[in-house]
Order: sequence, then C-alpha cells, then structure tokens
Amino acid sequence: MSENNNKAKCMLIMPAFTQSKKAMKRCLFPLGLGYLAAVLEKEGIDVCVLDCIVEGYNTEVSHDDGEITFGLQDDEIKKRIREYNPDFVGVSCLLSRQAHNAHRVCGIAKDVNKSIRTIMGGCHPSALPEAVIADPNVDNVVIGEGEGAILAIVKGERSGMVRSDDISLEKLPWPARHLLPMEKYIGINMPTSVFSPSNRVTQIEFTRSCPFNCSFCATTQFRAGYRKREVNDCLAEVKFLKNKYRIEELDIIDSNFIVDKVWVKQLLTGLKELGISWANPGGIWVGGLDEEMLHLMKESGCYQLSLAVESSTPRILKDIINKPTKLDMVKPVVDICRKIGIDLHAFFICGFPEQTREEMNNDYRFAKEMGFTSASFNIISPLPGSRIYEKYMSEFDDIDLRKASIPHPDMSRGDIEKLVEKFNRSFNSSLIYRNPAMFFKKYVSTLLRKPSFNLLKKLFNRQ
Ligand code: B12
Ligand code: SF4
Repeated sequence: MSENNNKAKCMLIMPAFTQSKKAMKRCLFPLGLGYLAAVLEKEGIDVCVLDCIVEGYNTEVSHDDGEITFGLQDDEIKKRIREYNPDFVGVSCLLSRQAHNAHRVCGIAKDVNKSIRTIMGGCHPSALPEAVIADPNVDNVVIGEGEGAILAIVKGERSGMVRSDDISLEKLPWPARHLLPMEKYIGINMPTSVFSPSNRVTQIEFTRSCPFNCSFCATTQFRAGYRKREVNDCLAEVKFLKNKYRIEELDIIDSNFIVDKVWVKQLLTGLKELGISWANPGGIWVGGLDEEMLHLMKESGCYQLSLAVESSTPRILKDIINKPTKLDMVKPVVDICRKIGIDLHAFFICGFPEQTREEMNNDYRFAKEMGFTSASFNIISPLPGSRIYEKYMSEFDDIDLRKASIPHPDMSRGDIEKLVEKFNRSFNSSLIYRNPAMFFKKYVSTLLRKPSFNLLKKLFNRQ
C-alpha cells in the first residue's frame, strides 16, 4: 500500500503509439482502461488513468525505418508516475506491434520505484503471456478481459499469469470517462472513421467478441463468447454521453455488431429517438444486413458502413478465411445503401499463400464493380492469437503489418506489398473519376474541417 494511506493506488496507462509516418494518427478513448478504472473505482480503489496518446498527440519521435512514435515522452511518464505514487501500474497493450512501448512503460514504473507491481493486459499479452512475463519488469499478465482479474490482483488474491473469468456485460459499470480528458479527445477529433462528419465523437462498445472464427482474427481466441449489453443500458449510456459531453456521433468499436438481428433492431429503434449519428468502422458482417436492417440503420443515424468483404474468391472466403459470407450477399446491400444514402467502405485481405495474383487483382476489380466509395486492401498478417499465426509461426521472425510476412509460392514479398499499395492508392484516389460528387463531399469537406496536405495523402493511402 502507498505510504500515505492504507488504500491500494492503481495507475492505468495507455502507452505512446508507433506507426508508419504515412498512416493516420488516431486518437480514441481507451475503452478497455475506462472499464477497468470504473470497476476499480466501484470497489473503492484509488485509480487514475494516463493516456499517453491523447496527452502527447502532437509530440512525435521519428525513427530510421519510416516509423514515428507519438505520445508522451518517457521523462514525462516517469514524472506522472512519481507524482501519483501508485502501488500498481497497469499497462494496456492491444497490439503486438506496440509491445515495445508497453514494456518500456513497465520499465519506467520500476525505475521510479522497484516495489511498484506492474500488470500488462490486452490482446498481445493475452496471446503471448509467457513471452510478456519473461520481462523482469512485468510482474503480472492478464489473459483476456481484465475487469475481474485486475481487481483480484490489486486485492492481492491472484498474481502472475492471471486468466480472466467470464465477464457479464450486464453487470459492468460504464467506462470511467470522468477520469480522462474527454474534451481533448473530442477536440483532436481523429476517430476510427476518417470521414466522420461530426465535431463531437466518442467511442462506445455495445457487444463483445464474436461467434465466428475467421482464421486471421485474434478476437475470439482470448475473449469469452459473444455477449451483448442490455438495450436499455446502451441507450441510457448514449443519452448520458449526449447530455454530459454533447456527443454528436458514436464510433461503435464492436468487432461484430450485427450478430443478433433482433437485439440490433431493438437498439436501433431506440437510437432513432436520440438523434445521434453513428458508424461501425471496424467492419460489419455482410450476412447480417437485410433491407429492414439497412433502413433502420439509416433512420437511426448511420452514415457509413464498412463491409468486411475480405475476398472476392469464394474458395478463399470459405476454406482459408472461414467467414460465413457469400459473395452474392454484397450486391443487394450495395444497391439498397446507394438508394437510401449510406456510404460504403470495404475491407479486403490479400496475400494468402493460397491466393493467386489473378485472384488478388479480382479483389480490386470486384471493389470497382460494386462501386464502394473507398476500400482498404490489407496484407494478411499473422496476428498472435490467430489461427494463421499458429499455422505460419515457424516461417517468420518479424511481424510488420505493412509487409508480407507470410511467404507466397509465386510472388515475392515486395510484389505483394507493391500490389496492395497500388490497390489502396489507385482505388481511393480514383473516386474523383468514379463519383466526383461523392469525392467532393467526402474529401473536400473532411479537408475543410481538418486542412492538411498530409491528411489528404494519408486518406488515399490508408488501410
Ligand atoms: C481501438 C482499436 C485500435 C486503435 C489502437 C488503439 C491503441 N491505443 O492501441 C487503432 C485504430 C490505431 C487500431 C489499429 C489496428 N488494429 Co485495432 N482495434 C481497436 C478496437 C476496435 C477497439 C479496442 C477497444 O477499445 N476494445 C474494447 C475494450 C473494452 O476492450 P480492450 O481494449 O481489448 O480491453 C480489454 C482487454 O483487452 C483487457 N485489457 C486491455 N488493456 C488492459 C490493461 C490491463 C492492465 C489489464 C489488466 C487488462 C487490459 O481488459 C479490457 C477490458 O475487458 C479493437 C476491436 C475490439 N472490439 O476490441 C481492434 C483490435 C485491437 N485491433 C486489431 C488489429 C488487427 C489492428 C490493426 C493491425 C489493423 C490493421 N490491419 O491495420 C491496426 C494496428 C496498427 C498498428 N500500427 O499497430 C485486432 C488485434 C488483434 C491482435 N492480436 O493484435 C483487434 C482485436 C480487432 C480484431 N478484430 O481482431 N486498433
Ligand atoms: S474477423 Fe470479424 S467476423 Fe471474423 S472472427 Fe473476427 S470479429 Fe468475428
């Protein structure tokens, strides 16, 4: 316990973020830490949250390999830890590519005071707990959703590698937004959806996990099964966000929002009354969309959907990705969205060893044929925790999402990287010819609100 009183003090930290110079710098409310803080606070534990991304959004360090790290610098993090004088420092690490930043924060905590107990949680430590706890600066690793586990660690009931119990969303308090600088997130206004038309956006979670098991995805491997919140609780949180923070738009971060159609329709019917816009930029399952659902989405404030198409080759979808999507589901959705005015983005994954160059080119042609406004072509990358990772783990030594880490029998890694870069650039910039009115509506209005040549380049190249 800290010297001044007998209560445990816990500091939760979202580390700085490393990414390509060319990528868009997002600034999202850290919902995971928000939930952990709410649970700790409810139990009377003294807790604070430091999000190095929002606090140091404009501080960038460039690296030799074309990457930047943005966020609070180590000295400032050290100062904040010293000032708060916590017993526990909990560090979030959602992405394996950010692991070095998370380990560094644990080291900084130990530098401040060796007796601080460090805890790391998130997708990366959940997928590779042994590798994470091998770092002498990491005392505890939480595998899975952290609400119950962090409480048990802070209360001294569990330690080391702690596997989370199943979390019921019905019992969870709302994220502790009052512990974070909400106006800074809103002011920076870089949510997941890059073309967001609103000035006051925040992230929200209505469901967790997913009942599917796509081979490239790690979500279902460490989270408990698919769960949804009570509709009334979701609507009450949205009302609270509108009243307290004057939120105009929800950035719904759910991995698979529309699994239970009856529940979604109830939620959307309630949202209609609240007058708020929303997008679910993480990618929506095409099979969950029907005409009634799309109309309800539009009426409840949806302005854009990101369709998780993944591949235009049925064999790749079924045998390699294992996603229950049929390609003929896509066109009717596109037609209805066009008619009712929902803008469409689409996600594709290229570079599977089982996919030919021609099939990759077909993804591009399919996207053009469907007339999506924008698209993201990603290179398949072996995310720790996914089945693809297990399959290929002996064949790569470094995971870099811009690079083709998995060897292809007929194409060099460089060929795949160039092809995917070309797809992204030419598909997104060609909107000016494909649909000039939409081009001006999206790009020009976004740039008028956030003027920057750099942003324009990033919008075309984005993944
Ligand atoms: C926000 C987000 C981002 C942000 C990053 C934010 C950040 N600071 O790291 C941005 C937009 C930048 C991003 C980018 C990418 N993302 Co992303 N992203 C998300 C997203 C949509 C929401 C996270 C969230 O708020 N979840 C809700 C909260 C409640 O859950 P949580 O954060 O996981 O927190 C819980 C637990 O993890 C744990 N926990 C978390 N932190 C801590 C800390 C402690 C101390 C403890 C005890 C527990 C704990 O407890 C929390 C409460 O239960 C998730 C999808 C999702 N629905 O989770 C994907 C997700 C994390 N992303 C994913 C991926 C793949 C990517 C990209 C690689 C996509 C791409 N191809 O470009 C890029 C990576 C770019 C890069 N440079 O590294 C994968 C990660 C898989 C993996 N094994 O790494 C996810 C899970 C999506 C998926 N379907 O698979 N992403
Ligand atoms: S990619 Fe989407 S649909 Fe597939 S398992 Fe992951 S969250 Fe579910």
